[in-house]
Amino acid sequence: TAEAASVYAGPAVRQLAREIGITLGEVSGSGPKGRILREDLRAYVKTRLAAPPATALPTLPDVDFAAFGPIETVALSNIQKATVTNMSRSWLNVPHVTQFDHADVTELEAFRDSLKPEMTQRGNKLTPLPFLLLAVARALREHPRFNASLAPDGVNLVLKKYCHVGIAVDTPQGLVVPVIRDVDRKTVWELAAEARELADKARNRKLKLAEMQGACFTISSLGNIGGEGFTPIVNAPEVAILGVSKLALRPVWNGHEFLPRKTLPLSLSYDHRVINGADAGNFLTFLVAVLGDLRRLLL
Ligand code: CAO
Repeated sequence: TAEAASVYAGPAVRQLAREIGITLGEVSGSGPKGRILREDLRAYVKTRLAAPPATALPTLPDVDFAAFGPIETVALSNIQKATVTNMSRSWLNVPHVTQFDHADVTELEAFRDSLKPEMTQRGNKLTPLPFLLLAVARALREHPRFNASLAPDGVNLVLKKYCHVGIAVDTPQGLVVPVIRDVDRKTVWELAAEARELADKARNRKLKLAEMQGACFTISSLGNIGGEGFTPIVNAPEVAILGVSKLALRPVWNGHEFLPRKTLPLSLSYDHRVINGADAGNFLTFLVAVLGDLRRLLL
């Protein structure tokens, strides 16, 4: 170009600049009369590589906490290190929105209560979780966009014809998400047993890699711990996650009076690139309806 022609550099340097894709006009020469040398190209490339791109996120400042009081530094476990990467990756790549609702689980709880003798007989405890798994499987079938992942090309959606659901399990080593396969083809008893088996394996560090792969959707239950609601982070490349908070007796208006009902707070976080607010509203409303009346699972 005319600009390159006005630059003072020898043919070998020009050739190298062309090969690498450097605009010579941007390089300052350190040779006699400002002649650009090979070293100048090298220095230019080094500076450009070291400089963060204009769009890079500002990094957190390095703080010397010891300057403010006593501290102790402990190493993160491998699981905690993986969590640092996974959470940052999801949070930075997925535009999150969270939708909240309460399911009236008074009937479900009465049903669960009525099954207590059978639980003892079978040696298999039913918490609300296996019912949630089944309800989620049905909601995924009714709303296939939730059982999908954005293809890496960004212009296709991969719809999954299987239904594997991850459950977040808190362990002393950190958060792990074992996956229950084919949730839609299992009974509540089977789901309860499998959830417990996987959670035990997770706590005893016995989970195999394959048992943590392939989830279509995740349930994160903080129910037995407490809280009114939280905004779970989507476990990308899944497109949605259900947060479950503490079941409690709450006053519900029936049009005439407040009735004490057992309600379960639910929060659905979703990837807004794939799912619209209306889709999420429909998904959560469906889930609330199923949990409110389990007969809907028959429909
Ligand atoms: N509200 C009130 N009580 C609840 C509840 C809810 N939403 N969900 C469960 N419970 C009750 C159960 O019925 C059970 O009661 P009983 O002991 O009286 O029968 C008790 O809480 C303990 O349940 P559990 O934790 O043993 O079983 P679970 O099926 O509910 O959960 C699992 C299994 C693996 C999710 C759980 O053990 C766990 O690890 N919880 C922590 C989850 C977590 O850290 N999530 C990560 C969030 S960050 O993404």
